[in-house]
Formats: sequence, structure tokens, C-alpha cells
Amino acid sequence: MKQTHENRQSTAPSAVPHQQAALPAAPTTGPLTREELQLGARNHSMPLEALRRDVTPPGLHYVLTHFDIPEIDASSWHLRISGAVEMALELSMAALRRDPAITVPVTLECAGNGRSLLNPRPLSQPWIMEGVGTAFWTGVPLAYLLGKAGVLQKAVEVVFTGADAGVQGGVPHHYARSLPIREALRADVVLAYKMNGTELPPQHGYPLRLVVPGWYGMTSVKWLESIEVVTAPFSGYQQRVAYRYQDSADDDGTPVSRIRVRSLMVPPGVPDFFTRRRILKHGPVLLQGRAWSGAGAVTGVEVGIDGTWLQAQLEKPFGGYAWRKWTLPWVAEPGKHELSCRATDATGATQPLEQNWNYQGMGNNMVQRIDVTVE
Ligand SMILES: Nc1nc2c(c(=O)[nH]1)N[C@H]1C(S)=C(S)[C@@H](COP(=O)(O)O)O[C@H]1N2
Ligand SMILES: [Mo]
Repeated sequence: MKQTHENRQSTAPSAVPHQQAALPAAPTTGPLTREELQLGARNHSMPLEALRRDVTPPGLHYVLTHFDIPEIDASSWHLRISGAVEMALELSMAALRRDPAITVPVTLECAGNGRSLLNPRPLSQPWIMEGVGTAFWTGVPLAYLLGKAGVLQKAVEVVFTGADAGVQGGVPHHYARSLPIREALRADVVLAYKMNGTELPPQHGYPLRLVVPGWYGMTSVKWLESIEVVTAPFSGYQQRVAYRYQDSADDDGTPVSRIRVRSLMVPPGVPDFFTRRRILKHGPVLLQGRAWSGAGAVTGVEVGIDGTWLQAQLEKPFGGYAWRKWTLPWVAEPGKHELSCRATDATGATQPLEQNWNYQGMGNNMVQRIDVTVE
């Protein structure tokens, strides 16, 4: 541990006045663009059959990276903690591994999940509905390190900056996000160096990432390099411009934060290769899936069979912000059917049947519908 050099703080992203940054191109109803395909090929979703497992193996967990995956030499890398603290810290990976560690199961979901189902469709990463995954994250509680540094009374937020940089909306910046102090001091917020018990894979933030249970994925900054305690709300691009619920380009909107209640089903039967339509034999089948919410525990899941809603059986949750398994036995009769599922959480929030349109395509948690042909 040593004092942070003053000049190192110059990597902190500069403020972006909202009006100066360009928003993404206007939503479209046209065919998929080359740029969407490019993003869709780099960033992958979780195959829905992985919903059978409590824990998603790293290769099946969704990935979202705005810029390039940085190549970091963990032996010379340091985490800096500075700003409105009594004592700035600079910590090596070796030092962080000696600190007390916790392991938390967390369902992460991209805030843009469901975006390409919207009409018109915002132009960005073209998620359908599988931008989600659940992992056990192991590392140092953020609150422990903030306690060590000593957060000053005047602090309002904590800014997390990644090693990756690029240009978005015409603004060059390092990927950075902030959290209000009270969220940053939660006991389950972790600076993770392990995913599912093994070293973090490069695409998930090696050597160190933030994981904020319950919040949409953009909050969990990967390739973490610096933590700065600030005395005014952070206005970096990813905070002030991106990740807002906006009605239109002109609407300042409201910030995206916690994950909206959602459920997904493992598509039953087998797929047709090209259309992915499901084909299944008649008779009994156990429908199953998972449900989660960043606002509170999932309290119920209903399964819709050709529009009739039935109560699914919920299994015991295995972690505060990890998804919860549900099942529903169904006797499949020959013919075409539409299956769907919708979850409700402890706040009473339920998934909408219709799309929840907003300019950036954020937080779309409308119910999943699966067409099946029973033979
Ligand atoms: N440094 C950095 N952190 C980042 C991102 C990024 O592009 N750079 N993407 C964010 C977004 S939008 C999401 S949804 C999650 C995805 O985490 P995963 O790729 O480990 O699933 O990482 C977040 N953290
Ligand atoms: Mo995301």
C-alpha cells in the first residue's frame, strides 16, 4: 500500500455536458444493420438452455464490452483508490488477494436486453432476450477497502473507471460509472478477481472487476483501474448520456439503475435449425426457467399456455440477487401453441405483456413468447 501519485488522477474521465454528446442514431424499423451485426458477433448472449443451471459457466454467460478487451499484466497492475478519502491507496493484485474475501451469487443482466424486440428499434447491441447470466463472484468487499481509505463526510458518489477506452457519442473516454455512497457501502458489493471459483476470464474483466448485485450490468465495471470518491454527482458519458430511460432524444430522462423483474423459460423440445421454432412430442413435459429482480425477491411466476396463466412452482432462492428456478408440468397436445412466462417481485412489479419502449431500449422486461409445434 502506498500513497497515490497526484498526477495519476488525470485518468479520471472528464465531465460530459449532456447537450454536447451525440445520442445514438434514431431508432429504426429497417432491417438489421451491419453495425448491429458487428456488435452482435462480438458480444454474445446466453443460450437459453443454460437456464437449466443455477450457475452459468463463463463461456455461456453473456458478454458486453463497449470498446476493446484490454490486455492487462496483473503483476504490474494496481488499483487506485483516491478522491474524498482520508488516505489514498494503491493496491497490487497480490495485496488484494490477502484481504478478506467474500463470494456472492449474482444474476447480471444487460440493461439493453430485449432492445431489438422494440419497434422502432434503437441502434446498439441488438440483444433479443438472452443478455443475462448468473455467476459466483469472489473478491474483496468494496466497503472494506472504502473503510480502509476512510470516506470523508462530504462524499456523495464513488466513480469506477476501467482500463478500456474508446469513443461513444463522439466523446472519447474510459468506460466509467458511479454509484451513490450508500450503494457502494452495501456489504455485498464486491471487487471480484474470481468467477465461479476460477480466475476472471479476459472478457469478464481480468484481473479485477466491480460486481453490484441487483443493478443492471453497466454498473459492474470490468478491468477496474481506479476508484474515486467524489463530492458531486459524476457526469461521465456512460452515466450522464448513456443508460437513461428517455421518451425521445430531447428528453433528459431518468437514470437506469436496478434490474426490472424478469423471467425466462428453457425452450422445450428441439429447435428447427434456421427459424429456432420448437418442435416437441405430445405428452407430459416439465416447463422450467428462472426468474430474477433487482428490486427484491421474486414472489411468483406464471406460465402462459395459449394465453391462459397458470401458477408455476418456485424453488428456494440460492442468493439474494441470483435468479430463482421455477417449474410447471404441462401435457402437450398436438398442434401449435404459444408458451410464455411472467414474474412478479416483492415490490408487486410484474413483467409487462407489451414492449416497454424508450429511446435507448433500456430495461425492456416484457414477457418472453415461445412458439412450439407439438407432434
Ligand atoms: N470496463 C468496462 N466495464 C463494463 C463494460 C465495458 O464495456 N467496459 N460493459 C458493462 C456492461 S454494459 C455490462 S452489461 C456488463 C457485462 O458484463 P459481462 O460481460 O461480464 O457479462 O459489464 C459492464 N462493465
Ligand atoms: Mo449492458
